[in-house]
Parts: sequence; C-alpha cells; structure tokens
Amino acid sequence: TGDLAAAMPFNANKAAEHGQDNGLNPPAGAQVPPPSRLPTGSTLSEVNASAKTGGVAADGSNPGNGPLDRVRVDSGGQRLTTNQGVPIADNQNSLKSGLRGPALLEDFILRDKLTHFDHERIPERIVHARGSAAHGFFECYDAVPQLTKAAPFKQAGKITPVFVRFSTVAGERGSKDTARDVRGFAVKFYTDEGNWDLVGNNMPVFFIQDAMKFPDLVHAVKPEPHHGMPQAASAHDTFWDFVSLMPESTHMLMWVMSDRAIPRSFATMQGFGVHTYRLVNEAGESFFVKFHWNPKFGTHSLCWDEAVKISGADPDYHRRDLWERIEAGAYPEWELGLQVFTEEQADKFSFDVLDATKLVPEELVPIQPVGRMVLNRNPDNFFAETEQVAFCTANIIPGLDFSNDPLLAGRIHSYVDTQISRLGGPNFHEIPINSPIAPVHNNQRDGMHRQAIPRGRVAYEPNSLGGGCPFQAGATQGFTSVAARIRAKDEQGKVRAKPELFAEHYNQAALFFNSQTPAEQAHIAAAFRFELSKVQVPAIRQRVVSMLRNASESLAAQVAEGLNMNPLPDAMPRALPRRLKPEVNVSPALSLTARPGDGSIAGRKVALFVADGVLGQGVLDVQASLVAAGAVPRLIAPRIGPVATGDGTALEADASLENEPAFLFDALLLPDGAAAMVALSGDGNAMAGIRDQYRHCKTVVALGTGAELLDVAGISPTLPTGDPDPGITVASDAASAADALVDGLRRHRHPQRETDPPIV
Ligand code: HDD
Repeated sequence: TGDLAAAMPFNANKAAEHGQDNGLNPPAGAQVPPPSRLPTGSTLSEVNASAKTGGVAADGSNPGNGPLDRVRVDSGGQRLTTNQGVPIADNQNSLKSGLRGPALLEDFILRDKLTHFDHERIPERIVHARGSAAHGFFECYDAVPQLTKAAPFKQAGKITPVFVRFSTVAGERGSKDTARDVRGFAVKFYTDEGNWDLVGNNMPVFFIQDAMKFPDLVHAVKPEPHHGMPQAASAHDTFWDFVSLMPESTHMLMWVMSDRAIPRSFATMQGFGVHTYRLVNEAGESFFVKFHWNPKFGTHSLCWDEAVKISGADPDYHRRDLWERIEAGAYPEWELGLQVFTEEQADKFSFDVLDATKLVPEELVPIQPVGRMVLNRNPDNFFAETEQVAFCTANIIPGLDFSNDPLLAGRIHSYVDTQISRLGGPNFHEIPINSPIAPVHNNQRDGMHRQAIPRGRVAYEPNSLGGGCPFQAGATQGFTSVAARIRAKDEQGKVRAKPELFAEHYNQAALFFNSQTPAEQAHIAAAFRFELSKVQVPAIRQRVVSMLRNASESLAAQVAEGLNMNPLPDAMPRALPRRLKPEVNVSPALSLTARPGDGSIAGRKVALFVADGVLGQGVLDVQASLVAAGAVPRLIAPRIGPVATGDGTALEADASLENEPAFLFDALLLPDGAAAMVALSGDGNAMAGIRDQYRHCKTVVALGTGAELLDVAGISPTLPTGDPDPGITVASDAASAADALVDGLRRHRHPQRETDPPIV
C-alpha cells in the first residue's frame, strides 16, 4: 500500500477507511479480538448494576447504549428555550402586529411550541395499551452452566438490570386498571450479551394455539367495532361468540374467569413465559423450559364487587400501588423459577408442550428457583420509558432459543413489526429505554430518527477497508440456533394443520377448576354468570355452557342455573373423541392460596377511621405499629385536615371518606371515642365503607366504642355457620387492635363470610 497510501489524504481517526496496513486488517480468515468493555478492575455485576438504572456505568463504544443518565433532563435552575436552545423571553404572549392586531407568521417561538404539541401523541399498543412499568434488577442465585450459557445465569450473584411493564390487554391506554382481564408481565433484561425480552402474562396459558387466530381473538375482545363498547371488558357478545367457537380457549377461560384476572397488585401476581422455550448450554445441549415468576408478597386478588367499585374511585389503582410501593421502599420482588424437561420427557406427556393452551403441572416437573427480580426504581418519565419501551419476543440471547410453538412463531414476527408503526420507524431500538447496554455494531444504516453516527466508509461485510469489522462473532460467542431435528414422526411436508394432541381441549381446564378452593370455584362460576348475562344472544350463552360441560359438569350446572338456563344444553362434541389420561388430576399449586408469600404485609393499606371526638392516642399507636410492620395506614375522616380529638392528641386526616372510600383499603380500623362513634354512625360514607369491607371479606377491627359502629352498619361478628368471624375483632387496646390488623392482612381475606348473593 506504501506509495498509494502516502499519496492519499489521511485522517488519523479514520485510518481503517484507507485500507492502510495499520494492524486492523486481519490476515485472511482471522479476526480482530474485541476490546474489553469492562473498566479495569470492575466485575460484570458492578457494571451491570449501574447500567440503565442510574449511577456510573461502563463506557459503551456506542452512544446508543449505556445508562439512561445520558438522556435524563433536569430543568432545575435552567432558562426556558425553544427546541433549538434559543432562550425564550416571554412564554405568555404570541407575537402580534400591535396589541389588538393579527398574530405574525414569523413567530417561530409560538410555532415551535404548537407544532410539537400537535404531534405529541403516538398510536397506542394494539393490545396491552394500558400499562405501568418500573426499573429493577435480576440477581442470579447460582450459576446453572449445565442448563444454559445465557448471560443472566452465568455467575452467582450476578446482577442484570431489567425494565418491567405490567398491563391489561383489552382496554385502551386510559382505561381502568381493575378490569377483569389477563395482565401482561413483560421483562426486558439488559444483559451483557444483548437484550432479552421475556414477554409473558400473569396466566401460564393462552386462548389460542396458533398466531393465525390472534387478530380474530383481539377483534372479538376489543370494543365492538360499530359502537366502540364496552371498554376494557370481555363481557360482551363478540368475545363469547368467538371463544365459544374455539373450544381450545376453555382452559384459558377458567383462568380469566378466576380471581387471577383481578389482581390486588402487580406485586401480588405470578408471571409466566407461557410458551415452552429452550435453554442451551456451552456444550450445545438444549432443554425445554417454562419460566415462572413467583411473587415474594404472595398471590392476592380482589373480589369482583371490589374491583368494580375501585375502578370508579381510583382507575389508576394498580399503577398507584406499584409507584407507591417503590417510593416507600416496599420493593416488589419475584423469584424466577424454571421448569426444565427434555424432549424425551415431553414426548411422554399426555399433552403437547408446543400447545400454549397447556401448562406443565408442577407435580410433573418441579420448579427450580434460579434468581430473584426486584423492582426498585420508578421511571422518571412515563412517556419516554413506559410508553416507548418496546418488548419483542424475538429478543433472545445466546443460551436461549425458541420452541416450535406456532403461537410463538407469529409473535416473533409481530412485536418487531408493530413497533415500526407505533414508534415511527425501524430505529426504535435506539430509543434510550430500548437500547441495550451491550454495544451495537452492524452495517444497518439510516432510516427515520437515526441517532447513532456510524463512522467510516464501510457499511457492508465482508470488507477489508474496515479491517473486516464488525466481524462475525462465530459459533462460540455468537447466537446460534439449536439444530433441532425434524424427527421422522414429525415430517409431514408443508401442512396447514395441528398435531393430534392439540385437539384435546378440556383435561387441563378440568385440572384448573378442580384444583381451586370452594371459594375460588364459586368466584369462577359467578364470573361466567356475570359475563354471560351481559351477552345478548342466547345461542352464545348456550354454546359456552355446552363447552363447559366437557370440563366440569358442576361448573356448567352452576353457570346454567345462574343464567336461568333450563334444560342444560348438550355437551359440545369433542374434537378429540378418544379420552387422554392426564398425569395429574389436581394440582394444589394452581390455587392462589398455594402462595401466601413470605408473610410480609409491606405495601398493604389500612384505613383508620377518625372523626371529631376520637380518642386519638389509640389511633396513633395502631398507626405506629402498622408502619413498623411495613403497612400503609391512612387516617380517613369525614373531611380532610385537623381532627378535634377527644383526648387532645393532634391528628390530621390524610383523606376523606369521600375521596378515598374504604374499599380502596385492605383493612379497616374503627376507633374508640363516643362522639366519634356518633359522628361516623351518622355518615353514610362511613357506614357504606364498613359494609363494603365486610362484603369484600376484609378485616375490620374495632377499638372500644368503635364496636358500636358494627351494630349500626348491621355487621355481625358471627359467621353464617355460627362460628366467630375471624376477620372481625373487637379490641380493648391499641396493641391487640394492631395485632388483629396485621394478622388479618396476612390472611388477606376471610372467604368463610362469603355468600351469594351477599347478605350485606
Ligand atoms: Fe402479545 C403486546 C403478552 C400473544 C402480538 N403481548 C403484548 C404485551 C404482552 C404480551 C405482555 C405488552 C408488552 C408491553 O408491555 O409493551 N402476547 C403476550 C402473551 C402471549 C401473546 C403472553 C401468548 C402467549 N401477542 C400474542 C400473539 C401475537 C401478539 C400470538 C401476534 C401474533 N402482543 C402482540 C402485539 C403487541 C403485544 C400486537 C402489542 C404492542 C406490542 O406488541 O408491543 O405485537
């Protein structure tokens, strides 16, 4: 190159462009080793811990990567400017020709402001439009090299930053949080081998088996297209029409009609990867896997009447709960568990592991805990982070792979595709919340809103002008797909059809229903009754009941009775007439009661009713005990502000009976003090609050004369069976009142009290 190079203009920063023999040109077939991305002396965990979540992070060699601090904006102490950074003198008045004259076109300041405003909305997600998110980390318990080489599982104690978004499916962006619906549970792991998105739900199965049916499912559940109703609800004809013609949905319907569809908090629901995925180890061996997130705070749900009332009083109930838990340091936490099984094991199951309407019972394949996830930082900006985050099932990393689940196949396409219109082009991976902490180097170029400024003249591969870079990582470092063979028994040529076991639709629906407690079963029956009673066309209701008969005669009979449907329709003909013997008939793990959590009551809310004349010291003592136990007590009075206590203690109400009705709380304290008792007993809001707590099977504790409020509200401390109600306590002192509240919160609810219809 000698003479030629000397004759060319030379830029020392871009030596490689000139094809110089500068050491960057690899000998044929060889590659340049990648520079280390770790600052000297730091460990992977330290680097990852700070990346994305704030603090100091390793320098990325690509400006699109790295911690969000690089794009966080703080306007404290700054002057107002246009988007071009021009200081604005007056933000009140547009530029006019004379005080009463016309506005001038030259007013670039007004136009800068209005133009941006006119374009500040983007399309909402097709599904899962309503969501809330938080930052956190995943911590690996122990390396599992025998199972996978995936980065988050590589070393004990390793930290991988995550961003997690929870969502409802059907409702629009501004819809209520407490709709009866599946909840999305989408986790973006920013690993040092690239982003891994585990885009799951709070239920382990799905409505349909093939992505071909997804648009139909979504069109059926969304508001009906002619009048745009109902919002965030499946209780309408088109949904039930579709699912009743798709018997594969029976299992998922059991989950969606169960209390799982109305969680108490995002922090108290499980998450599932749903599909069978693959783990791949260094040796290239692969195993099937199902991912499970189990909440540290236990699985707790609302009851239907409560969810309906909450949706009016606080449509942001779950978003607020997540935000407040994190602000208060009661960090939501889940344990990640793996169900690992081999292809040979899967071959023997009575169901097909590629069928997303089936789960693998824990009794068949136990769950192996591998790490924990903690959410410990709220986003700084809802739009920039929660709205712009783009999860894609296609985002996996070395050590993981897909299975042949046909529902997953469609997802691998759909998620990337949808972001292109939602986020306005193919560079959505450069939006800060989406960009990996792992460096990005490839020859993809340009497109709308490109941020990176790739240097050099080379945008192709192979090249010699760029020193062969970026070079292929090769099979030892780079992602390789599992060379899964299509086995002789699966070789049919191209077919549009399903494997035989996909036609068995009812065994696991029965398994789920039979594994629930009587109270949970009653809620499922009531949910079907409610939803189907909203359906106008009788034939659709009949078809659902005929489908249910194949899963549970008892459930079908309860639903039919609730709908005044007599006689019962014939059971729907089965797609697979031969019966398959399931491995497991009852799986206690499928009941919400199976996961009470670690006993902590962190983040649970308690209403302490107060009114003028209250004996304030007792209330303050209960409040202090609850705070010490991690709960969130709030003083609720007829009006906000100072309360004239009967014992001279200084009390200030946090909220009023009107602006924070009692049903927003997990438990209720009725205070001591004769005058307060009179004031509260004459207040319909207080009385309705007590009755709601009772009806929703929550804990009510009365201190001293507060017990009289129970009488006025018509609440009996005795169960219909004659036994004492464990959720109603009359306490003589603050310490025992606090104990009763803590104990009640631990038990969450007292279903023994429940009747249908409710007696209160
Ligand atoms: Fe999906 C969003 C979960 C099937 C197509 N889906 C979306 C989100 C979650 C799920 C949690 C919201 C992510 C976020 O917070 O941004 N989806 C699931 C699960 C499924 C599933 C657990 C079954 C196992 N989805 C599914 C299929 C398709 C899609 C079969 C299409 C073939 N899903 C989408 C989508 C969305 C989406 C249209 C809308 C917004 C987005 O992707 O980013 O592409």
